[in-house]
Order: sequence, then C-alpha cells, then structure tokens
Amino acid sequence: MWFVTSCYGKAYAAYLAVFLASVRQSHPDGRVLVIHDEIPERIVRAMARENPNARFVHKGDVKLAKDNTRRIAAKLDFWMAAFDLIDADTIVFIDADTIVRASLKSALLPGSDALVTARAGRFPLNTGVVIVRNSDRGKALVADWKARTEELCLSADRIAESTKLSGGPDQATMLELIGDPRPVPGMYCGDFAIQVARCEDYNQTDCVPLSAPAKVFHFKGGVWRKILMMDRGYTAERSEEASRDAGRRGSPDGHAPGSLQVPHDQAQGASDAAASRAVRERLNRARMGPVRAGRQRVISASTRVR
Ligand SMILES: [Mn+2]
Repeated sequence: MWFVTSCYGKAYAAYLAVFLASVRQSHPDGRVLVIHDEIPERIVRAMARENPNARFVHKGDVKLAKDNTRRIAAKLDFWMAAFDLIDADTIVFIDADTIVRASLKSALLPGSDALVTARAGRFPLNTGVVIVRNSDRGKALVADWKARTEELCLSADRIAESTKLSGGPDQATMLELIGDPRPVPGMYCGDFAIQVARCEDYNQTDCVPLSAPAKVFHFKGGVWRKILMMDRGYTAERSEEASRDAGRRGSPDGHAPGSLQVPHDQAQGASDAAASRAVRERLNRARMGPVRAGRQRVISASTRVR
C-alpha cells in the first residue's frame, strides 16, 4: 500500500512529520510518496532519514500536463502523475494534516474502484482521504475526476458556487461522479464503483479525542496552525477546554529523543491539539528548526483548509 501526499511550505512540514510517523507505526510495510515544495532542504533530508519508507519528490520534478493553469485542480494532476511513480495495488491519497492510526488494508471492498468519505455536516464530502485501486478503472476514475474539476474551474462562478455548496470544486465534482448530492455510506455504481464510507471511520474531521475509533484523524492543519503556531485564539470548534481536558489524560513525554514517534501514542487519549503541540516540540528538538508563525505562502489548494 502506498500513501500519496503533498506538502507545500515549511509551516506544514510539522504536520507532514507527524503524518509520516503515524504511517510508519500503523503500516509497517507502507510506503509514502511525498510531493513537496518550499520546504527547506535540510528538513526534507531530516525527514527522509527518519522515514526510509518515504520517497520525496520535488513538485518541480513531477511531470504535469502543460495546460495545468488552474491551481485548484493541481492536486488531481499530481495524483495522476503518482500512478506512474509508484507500484501498489492500493493508493491512499491523503492530506498531510492527518494521523493514520490503524491499517487501511481492508478498507477498499472487493469490486470498488475508490473509497471516499462522507459526513452529515454542511459539506457532504471531504476529499482529504481518498483510497483508489491502482487499476485501469481506478486511474480512469481519477482522470475523469480531474477533467471534471478542470472544466468546472474554467468558470469563476462555478468555483464560487461549488465552494459554497460543497466546500470546493473537487468535492463538487466527486459528488457528480457519485451521482448523489448527499451520499450516504454504501456503494455507488455509476461509471465507477465508488464506495462511500463515513468520515468518522476513515477521515475524522471533527475535534475529537484521539481515543475515538477513527482509522484516520484529519485535524485540519490550517485551523490548528493559527491556534498552535500563531498564538491565535481557540475557536468554538477547537476549544482550549477540550485540549486541556485531553491533556490531563496522558503524559506527552517519555519517548526517546531523536526518534519520531506518533504523538497520540505518547499521549493516549490526547486531543489533536495536544498531538500538534507535541509534534511542534519534537520538531524543535529534532533541530528541524522552530515552526514559527509564518509568512509562508500556501501555494496549493491541496493544503488549504476546507
Ligand atoms: Mn487537510
């Protein structure tokens, strides 16, 4: 199983480091393809040393379609490129601001081309975790998704509308592919067999303790970055109280310096806030340099928070 993620900007390297550690722990045989940009070379080297299972590819080294003028669809462009770079039955396309806690090996059911996650909130889908079978059909699905998204992005009105209704153009076009504006868990068989799973199971986007049963926690780095790295206030959805309560439940220390462990393992039951803080401290200790309140430009839609 291969994981494919992208990370742009030094500020997000902290999340990437945690994500990589979580993959190492949850998938001892798992491999990771990281497409990166604007991360200092020494940080990439440090992460490569820690993660021999990961392959780091600079964004500039990925061959992209020449007509890739619309940044919003760039994520899907990379995904298409990834099919040619790796060799695996299953590919997990995943945001770097996630923590993988449990094996995803049996996630994709027989006969399904892809798994996407849905929830009951304002936006019916979150594409932070998409599992695709590395098959002709899986590849065709991503190609179709990319084509639809690029077409949508030709119109500023449609971009605005899809962002308002679905949280982003790629989420709107995935809903088209599924053929249901409010998908529920189950298998949707149109042009492709798309398995809709619950966000609570495979892409937990809510602020919940890490003791929750999700296999993947998607803690939404953009929101936490302001709180943890830029010292902005907590929000109603990410409350200090929840973080403090969680912090009392576990000890965030007790690991060997120099090794990157998964913070949730150190602080079992800790909230994602505590986990993020632990990561920041670990990164500083690992001399990757302090993660400072940044002027780093987020240059890709794929790292933007929905
Ligand atoms: Mn994300």
